Amino acid sequence: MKSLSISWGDITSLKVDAIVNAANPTLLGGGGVDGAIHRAAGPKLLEECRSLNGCAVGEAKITRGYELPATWVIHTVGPVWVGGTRSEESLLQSCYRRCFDLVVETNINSIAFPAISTGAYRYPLDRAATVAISEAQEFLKRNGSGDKNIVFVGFNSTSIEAYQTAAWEI
Ligand code: AR6
Repeated sequence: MKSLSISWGDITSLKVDAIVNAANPTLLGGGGVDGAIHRAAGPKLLEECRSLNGCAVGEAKITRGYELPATWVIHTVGPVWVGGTRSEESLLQSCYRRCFDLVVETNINSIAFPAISTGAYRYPLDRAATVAISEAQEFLKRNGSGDKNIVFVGFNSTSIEAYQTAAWEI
């Protein structure tokens, strides 16, 4: 079965095959969802991240989830929003596409995404939600009959509404 859903709450509590981390290029942790994931996964996550030599904006790398209920963490680095003048939209699209490439390579069936770039990196939530939902729909179309469940996690009512509006409008 394929599904795309919107869920409210803390991504670190989800028992899915993979959760996505909105990381920074060092992959060595930070605030926001990145901090929450590292706290919940424990120190072995940081140890594995140190071996990855960072990650470019728009790219993604995978690690184990350690003490998380999720088996895997896919770390991606979203763009910092600079008014839409620095290819932010194509970089954010690339984040989702690279995550979906890893989903295929690693045989992941269920994946949960936070709203990448919409916190510290200030990407407008409505635009980011449109990118997220349309990339997921494209992936589900391309992926044929495979079993894939994609969850978008909103951390507050504004992000839930942004996903709902985007899903309605696409
Ligand atoms: N579960 C789900 N969503 C969350 C959680 C959580 N536990 N915590 C925050 N969010 P941000 P960015 C939402 O700032 O904008 C870090 O320091 C939050 O409400 O975490 O990509 C990194 O190291 C927002 O909608 O990520 C980088 O330096 C969304 O997650 C930088 O922040 C993303 O907010 C990355 O900034």
